[in-house]
Amino acid sequence: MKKWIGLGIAGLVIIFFLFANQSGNVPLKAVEIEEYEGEKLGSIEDFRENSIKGPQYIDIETYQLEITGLVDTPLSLSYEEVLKKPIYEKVVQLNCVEGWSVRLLWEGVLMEDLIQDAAPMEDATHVIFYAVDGYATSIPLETILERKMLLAYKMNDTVLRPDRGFPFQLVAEDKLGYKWIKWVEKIVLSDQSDFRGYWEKRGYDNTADIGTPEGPWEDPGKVKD
Ligand SMILES: Nc1nc2c(c(=O)[nH]1)N[C@H]1C(S)=C(S)[C@@H](COP(=O)(O)O)O[C@H]1N2
Ligand SMILES: [Mo]
Repeated sequence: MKKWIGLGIAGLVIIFFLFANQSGNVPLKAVEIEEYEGEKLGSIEDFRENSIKGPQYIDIETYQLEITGLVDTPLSLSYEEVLKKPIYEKVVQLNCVEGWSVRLLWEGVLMEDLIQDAAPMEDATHVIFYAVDGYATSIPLETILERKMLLAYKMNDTVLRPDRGFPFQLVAEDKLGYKWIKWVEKIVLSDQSDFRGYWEKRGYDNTADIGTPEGPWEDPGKVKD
């Protein structure tokens, strides 16, 4: 009798894990890659978590990414809807003003694809990003397009953790870390060239360029359509 109960419980546990594996939006894989095309990468652990309000825990079932402002077709997309767009990857380095940096493989969708879907109006010149912790930043639309910036959901082949910006972080290539907004929930097309985000309002340069502001930038590689 006891044996049957034991077997029954084991069976239920197995069934539970089978379902848990299938139903998740969030893959379970959590081992980061260390190398990409022969290049040694930095680690997810190299960040110094110093966000304005600490890690944010987003309920992905209710999460919506809004794309609004000076657009003809405002959008509100679920996590899965965002990830239906073509997926790209690229190794990009984040440099924080505090003096540390980390070079990782980022995987996500092109900002351009999201913005085009919303049909921006002609007078839209800037993109303002808002996050769930009250953080905000902005980047000229042209810069986002020319650098083919990604909105990442993975770093080093692992899904972003809550402390790393889950569900999405902007890969603001060649811009200082404070432009790499995490936990993005709203993207507003705007004509406000003088908008200043959280750190920009507190004295940090609104351009935040590092490296080569005139490019050229290597295109991200397509992972899947
Ligand atoms: N939503 C949000 N995004 C944010 C921040 C923040 O406080 N809130 N900090 C920025 C800064 S200053 C840097 S350097 C990068 C990486 O910071 P982290 O190491 O805290 O992840 O995230 C940026 N994105
Ligand atoms: Mo930073």
